[in-house]
Amino acid sequence: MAGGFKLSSLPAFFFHCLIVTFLLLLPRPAMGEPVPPEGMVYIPEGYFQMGASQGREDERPMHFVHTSAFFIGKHEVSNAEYMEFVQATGHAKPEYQDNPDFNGPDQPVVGVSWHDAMAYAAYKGGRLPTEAEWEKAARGNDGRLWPWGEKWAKGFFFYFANVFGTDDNFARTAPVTYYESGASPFGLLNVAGNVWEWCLDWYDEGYYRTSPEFDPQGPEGPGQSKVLRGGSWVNDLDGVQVVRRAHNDPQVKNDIYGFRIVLPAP
Ligand SMILES: [Ca+2]
Ligand SMILES: [Ca+2]
Repeated sequence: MAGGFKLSSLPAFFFHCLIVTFLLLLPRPAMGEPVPPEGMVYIPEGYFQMGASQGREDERPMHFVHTSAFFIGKHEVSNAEYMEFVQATGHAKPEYQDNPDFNGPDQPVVGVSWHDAMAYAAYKGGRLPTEAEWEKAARGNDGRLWPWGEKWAKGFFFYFANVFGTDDNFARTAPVTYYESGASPFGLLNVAGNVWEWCLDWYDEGYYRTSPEFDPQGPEGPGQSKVLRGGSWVNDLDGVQVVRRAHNDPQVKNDIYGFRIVLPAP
């Protein structure tokens, strides 16, 4: 029987197939996806739906935008994180650091201008997110208007975003790690509500009608005001939609503006 098939090797053969199949089915980390630094989330390159077809004038039209990959903070920058930067660099203390309503170590830093936010980001080796990066990280690619999905998907009570009033457990700012249930598809917390977040771009009401398809950076500056996104603890639930665009002078500091940062991904 030279070269013939040995019946006795059949069980071994099937066993081998079983092992190979099992190994192929094991969950594996996505090929080549970089591990984010602590407290950050990896956002892969690709398209998403930006803006809203039936939103406010400056949110229209809904359009497809492609961003490169980046890392973005899972949370808004906290007082503890910002004060570390102040102590290390001698940068001016943010306002409200003596106000017990806002100075908890886990509460988001407020009382920071756009320039302060950029200085902190540079200290960390990054920058503020562009509007496009912020919105992609906040809503994913299915066009949703709230990070968790439909407006009332989580029920009547607001335990998924910090908006106006105390039904959500907080009269002013909530800890940056609160509201896990309101996380965005990429896992970001408090993109809707808590504090408005400074973005890199100058504001232009009609920008979406002419913005580029790839990595839009906002209109050429210098302009009058910088973009803020996501709404805050003084807005209602409609005011914290991920498509809402606010803007203000980059020097302004108040108790409803904070930020999160972006780091370059390899
Ligand atoms: Ca509240
Ligand atoms: Ca926010």
